[in-house]
Amino acid sequence: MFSQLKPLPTDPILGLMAAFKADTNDKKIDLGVGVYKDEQGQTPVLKAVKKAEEFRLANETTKSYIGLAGNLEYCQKMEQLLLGDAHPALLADRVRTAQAPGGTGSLRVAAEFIKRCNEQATVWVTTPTWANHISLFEAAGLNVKEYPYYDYDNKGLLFDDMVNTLSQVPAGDVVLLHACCHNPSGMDLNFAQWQKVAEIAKVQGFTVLVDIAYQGFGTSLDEDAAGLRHLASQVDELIICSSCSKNFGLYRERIGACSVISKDQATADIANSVMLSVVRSIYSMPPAHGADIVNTILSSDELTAMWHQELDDMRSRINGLRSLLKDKLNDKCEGMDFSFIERQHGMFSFLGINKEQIERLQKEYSIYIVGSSRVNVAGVSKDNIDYFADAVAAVTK
Ligand code: PLP
Ligand code: TYF
Repeated sequence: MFSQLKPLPTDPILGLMAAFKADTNDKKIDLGVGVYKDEQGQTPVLKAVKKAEEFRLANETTKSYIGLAGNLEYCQKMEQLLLGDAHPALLADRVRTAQAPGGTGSLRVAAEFIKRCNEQATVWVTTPTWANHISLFEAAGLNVKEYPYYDYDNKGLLFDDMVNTLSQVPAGDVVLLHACCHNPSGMDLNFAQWQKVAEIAKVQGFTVLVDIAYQGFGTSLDEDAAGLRHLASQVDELIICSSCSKNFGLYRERIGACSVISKDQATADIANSVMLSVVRSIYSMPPAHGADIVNTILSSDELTAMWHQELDDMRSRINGLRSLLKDKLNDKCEGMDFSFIERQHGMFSFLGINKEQIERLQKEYSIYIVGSSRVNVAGVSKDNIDYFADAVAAVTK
């Protein structure tokens, strides 16, 4: 039966990773995949993570099965990280969390959970969104529709259009929001806009799913979750898909969580039983390593302080590069305005250049960016920024 299969294209972002690896030009720059890089172009293991791993090696007592929801202490720590220690939803015992294999695993759990709630549900995503969102929800058998979000012309938000569309989304559908550091545009809602979305959600009765994959990469751990926390204080139901890939640098350990907030404790218990049944049907139980690291860090004041410092360093580097990139590009690219780069958050922005220019960057300069013109700002360094800005100036002349 395999001979009937037709080949499928690989993920374009992951494809770029392979093309970059194979490139022998020593000036090559990878601004493709969304992985944080330091000034040396490396993605090192965080010191707090190394310490936690040492602790785990010395203290782990069993490899026996972990249970459907994974590490329960980790789940509780994640709820507090996402919502803050004293969030009303936590105090009312309305939140249930399952550890999941990465943010992607948490999204798949959420997709299957949504399907159990309403097989006919449509999931509404931003135009544009992380490409995996659409394929993941469709693969789970859900309808996907888009709502206006990024304003390509003005490099901002199409907030009025977004409000108009969301005001027609019915109860039974799900609206996916990026908590912060929107992938791929870097353009986030401000707090007043989160308040407006919360109002619409209450009036319309749709369920919101917040995808939070970059907490701490935008402004701070708390501010990046402020919109999510507000929303969670306003609505009866919410799904949160979180990832520790970026903020703990744990990418390949595959660690994230799916949290479901329900209208009361009894409904939360039922929702939890359904979520855990979903987990059992896909992968039975999550892997232990990543959760153990995060839990060890968040259980220790010393390791938490170390992690906060490392996260602050990553964020400062990204934000410093945003300013520098804006200055260099504005300086070298006559008649173009890149000031939007400084207004956006997280690792990504659209340069706003066309396909042919993107291809020339790759072919002539070995500079790899995603076909939508999304750049990973963290791939720039003080050593390569002039080469990069000169190349952009050359292809846009
Ligand atoms: N959600 C968004 C918006 C992302 O950008 C990513 C990217 O990695 C994910 C989810 C998935 O993260 P993970 O690598 O933890 O699966
Ligand atoms: O958008 C990105 O670059 C990151 C990493 O299938 C990523 O979110 C990209 C594609 C993919 C998995 C992760």
